Amino acid sequence: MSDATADARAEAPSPAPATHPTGMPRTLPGGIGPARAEDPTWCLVLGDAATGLDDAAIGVAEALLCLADGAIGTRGVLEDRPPGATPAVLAAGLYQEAPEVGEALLGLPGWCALDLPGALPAGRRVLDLRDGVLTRVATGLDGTLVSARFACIARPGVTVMAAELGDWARGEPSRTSPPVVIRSSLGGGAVSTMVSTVHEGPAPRLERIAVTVASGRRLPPVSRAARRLAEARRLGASGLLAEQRAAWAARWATGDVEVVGDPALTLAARFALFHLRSSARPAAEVAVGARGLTGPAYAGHVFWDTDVFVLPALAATDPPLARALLGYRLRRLPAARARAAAEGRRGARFPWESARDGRDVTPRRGIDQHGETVPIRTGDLEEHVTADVAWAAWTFATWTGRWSFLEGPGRPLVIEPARYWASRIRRDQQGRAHIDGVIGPDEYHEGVDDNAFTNIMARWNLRRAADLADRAGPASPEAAEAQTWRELADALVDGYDRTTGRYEQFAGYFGLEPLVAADLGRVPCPADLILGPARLGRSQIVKQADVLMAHHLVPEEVAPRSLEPNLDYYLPRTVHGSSLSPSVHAALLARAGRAETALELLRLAAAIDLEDLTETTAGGLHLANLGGIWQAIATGFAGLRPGGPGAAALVVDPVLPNAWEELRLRLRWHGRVVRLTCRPEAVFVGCDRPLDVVVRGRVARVRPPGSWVE
Ligand code: IFM
Repeated sequence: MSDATADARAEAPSPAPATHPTGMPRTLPGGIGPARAEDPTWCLVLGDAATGLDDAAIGVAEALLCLADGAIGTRGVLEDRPPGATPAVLAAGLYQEAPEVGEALLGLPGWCALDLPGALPAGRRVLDLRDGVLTRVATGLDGTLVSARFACIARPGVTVMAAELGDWARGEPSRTSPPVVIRSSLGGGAVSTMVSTVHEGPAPRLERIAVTVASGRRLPPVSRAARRLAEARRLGASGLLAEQRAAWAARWATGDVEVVGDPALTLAARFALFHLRSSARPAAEVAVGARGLTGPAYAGHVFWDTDVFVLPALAATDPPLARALLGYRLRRLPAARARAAAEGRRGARFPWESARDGRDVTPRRGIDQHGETVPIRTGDLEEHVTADVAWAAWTFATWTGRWSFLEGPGRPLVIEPARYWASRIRRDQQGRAHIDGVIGPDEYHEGVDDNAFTNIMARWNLRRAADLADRAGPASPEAAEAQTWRELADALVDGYDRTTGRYEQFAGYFGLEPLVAADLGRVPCPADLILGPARLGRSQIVKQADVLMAHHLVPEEVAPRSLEPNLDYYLPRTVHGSSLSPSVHAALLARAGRAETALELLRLAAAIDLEDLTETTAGGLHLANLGGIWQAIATGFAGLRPGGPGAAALVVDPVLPNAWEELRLRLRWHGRVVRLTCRPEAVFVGCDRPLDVVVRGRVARVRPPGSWVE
């Protein structure tokens, strides 16, 4: 029996009561399958049967309850389309021309609307992360609506809804909607079709199966949508539900987090993994925007968020999804090469914001809080993304053990950025190497020289490219360049002061106005709005992890024992003005052994979307933060990283806060399925094939089904 099947059985529902305490019947609406008992570590619950939501809360709920399959995402819209709703169906990689932002994800026809006599309260909605089924019980207008819907991850593009409609069924005829064709002005497009079947009788119910096929390259044929619909109809809603439950059970069997003693954090971590894996699918490429398919913010543009924050969680739980993210970058290498060439450089320069074809689509202007037009310079200056893409390719190989990827198709993702840096770096008269005029992750300081993070990442990139050239032997095309890459890497300044153990964030940073975050108020806070960009740029206030980001991504590239002095210095200066910040600090605080402070930052990260902490969740979930939550737990608290000879062993080095009884993780490592139970005194390592581990410094070979390593 496969692990997946075993898990599906283990999670089979126990006998359900006649009616659920929450009003949900013991079967899902329309009897399409058994309802599962609600579990607070798996179920996100919003509202109660009779409550309404204000406009802001409607948008937040739409993002939180988005159902996606990596191809198509449907926000958690209410079936009765109340005012204030922003219904949206989005397709990965399908962009259209858009004013101001150049290209934006194209909105597609919705499939959830019901013809009800008016707007109901939002009611009680439950997203069950075990199987991705979203249920709603809403009472009003002299009746109760009970609905369930899901996006079929085993058949991307197919979505299902079942609803019990009572007397309202009279307004809802059975119908097959003719295919709707939507074309993008950039080429490509989508075809949507659906069939709704109303079953009359004492308990009238509706069953709907919808299909959306989409492509950013060429308009899919209508026949494809029709064929997919016919295939799905053959299984019917019940069959599709059974398939869905097995597919999600298989995912959870190889990627899960449980914090025993903290059900809210367990739910937050599972919520993160659920939406991360809903954002991609196994395919030649998937464009994962900063908000995935959960909302329109940032126009669906792809940032470093995808390479550095989203990819690690996928590489460690569902490698084909991570590979699809790299496929997106690989297919846009020609555009990255063209940009480097246009700037008189060699190699490839990846864009800060990317959409359909890999050209830079960062908006050039924005509007500030006074209504003034201000320039946006990240597209020109935030160059570290080029090294971040190389880091993503390397991380995929180290977590999956697939060095063949780096020696084969993924090779240019490391080599071409290194060539770019080699042609970008300036040597001074003393031979020191510099990178002038950039923006680091801390976007509050623009046009700075020798940003430590950028330089350290470029150095790391040059060294890894040289390693790859060495592995290929002296006859490799890069062998002659490798020596230059190493020399340049050694010559790059990084602002490290060995007397204090601190890195200067960029040349001149230590001389800026010594403000700290506490001077501005409680974090997170928008320091740009409080101080204004000019004063902010002259101050030491930091938006998000910058120097510390290097400690997080490439600890082997920073000075030994430099984590603590830099945490002590930069954390008080950081306002977490970006959602990418708290989780990275949580991870690093855990690595520094400060488990309780790390937990505070992790809770902050968990609240960003679940509590709409920055009032931006309605535009979509912050996917980088969701990836950061996984990293904080896996690489921070559990201390996972590659190690041992050839980086082939899994290092486990847990640091647990007092409130946690156990930290349990399921993940994939080098083709194995690994189950970890981390306790203060020992770690259980479960595996399906022999596995080398280094637990708290102790080297061990673990054989299936696993053993405790003390
Ligand atoms: O990529 C991030 C950046 O680091 C901070 N501003 C938002 C971007 C998209 O999430």
